[in-house]
Amino acid sequence: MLKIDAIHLREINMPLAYPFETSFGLTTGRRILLIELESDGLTAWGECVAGEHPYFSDEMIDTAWIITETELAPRLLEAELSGGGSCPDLFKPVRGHRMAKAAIENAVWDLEAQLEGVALSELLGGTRKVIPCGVSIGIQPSLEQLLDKIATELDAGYQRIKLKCKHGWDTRIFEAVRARWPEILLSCDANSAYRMRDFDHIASWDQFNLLMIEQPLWYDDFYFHAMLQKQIETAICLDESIRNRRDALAAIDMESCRIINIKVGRVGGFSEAIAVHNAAAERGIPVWCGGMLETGIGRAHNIALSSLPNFSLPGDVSASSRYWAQDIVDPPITVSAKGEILVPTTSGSGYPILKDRIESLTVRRTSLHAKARVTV
Ligand code: OSB
Ligand code: MG
Repeated sequence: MLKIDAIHLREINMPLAYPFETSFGLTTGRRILLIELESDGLTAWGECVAGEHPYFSDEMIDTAWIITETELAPRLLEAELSGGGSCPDLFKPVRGHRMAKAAIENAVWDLEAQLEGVALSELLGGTRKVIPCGVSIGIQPSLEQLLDKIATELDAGYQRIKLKCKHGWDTRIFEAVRARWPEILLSCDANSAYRMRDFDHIASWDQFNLLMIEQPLWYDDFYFHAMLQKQIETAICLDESIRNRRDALAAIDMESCRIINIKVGRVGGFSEAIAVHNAAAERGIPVWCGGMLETGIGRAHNIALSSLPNFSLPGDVSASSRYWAQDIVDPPITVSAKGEILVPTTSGSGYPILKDRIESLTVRRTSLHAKARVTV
């Protein structure tokens, strides 16, 4: 049995090494909610991937903070857990707020791994020793800058290039990239930038031999994605729409997508991420691990998740240095010249925390403690 003695919430502010632009906006720095759990002398961390604004999903750091402080943390402090797998039931009375739930649940899994002295990847059921890596490249100020950036990432060894796209930054860009690199694994991510009137426009991208088109339509849609998938050859990959295993089953059954991006924060934690992974695997649908501009804490958790067998496509899990001048874990996450990350085999997440650096980045904090326990 696992008992949590204290939960510390903190907000850190970290400037991004490079601005990141998607169809829903520009990010230059991040406000990040970190969760620290204390249990019997052990410490485990979780990262909440909610953004500063509710633009990717309906969650944001401030909603995650209040839900964690007022609903999730008190439940956790009163619970007797068998491990991370106990969290979904514990948090079930709270609807939604999956990114807030995931930050805590993932920290509990991390704690459980430390307690058992196994690698987090092993605890999750991972089998891969290395994971294949791709990069997500934001919308750039110019085509020249985009081509330079792609050249740099390919030189670094990354196995797949994903281009953020939107109206005015799509066909022309794909054409130029394909003209220079006809053979690379290339995909695009629209973050819901298109509508039904764009179906013919999207169908014209079939000529670019994209590995997938990620979330072209509404963030909460399956039906119209299924309609679009029937009209194009390129595989659709869903990100935003997939909130849980049932969504994955519905999307697969309706043929709304042929590939699924799993983000552990978006689905509410490792338990549900594993359930989505398994449901997809049983139906022959490959998955890959998405990213949310995480620090090393979230990145380490993504690496552990990516070690599960059906994560067969390169994910968006890349080196710390692509986002941060200095990460909050040491060593930072690095990618080999073959575009792979080695899955740690040491106990827990395998990436020790830089506590002093976290302290210096902290702008807000609060702590909750378990009531004194009486043993009879
Ligand atoms: O849609 O995958 C997305 C970043 C923020 C919000 C949404 C997305 C992204 C990315 C970046 O594509 C992936 C990464 O962390 O490298
Ligand atoms: Mg996406």
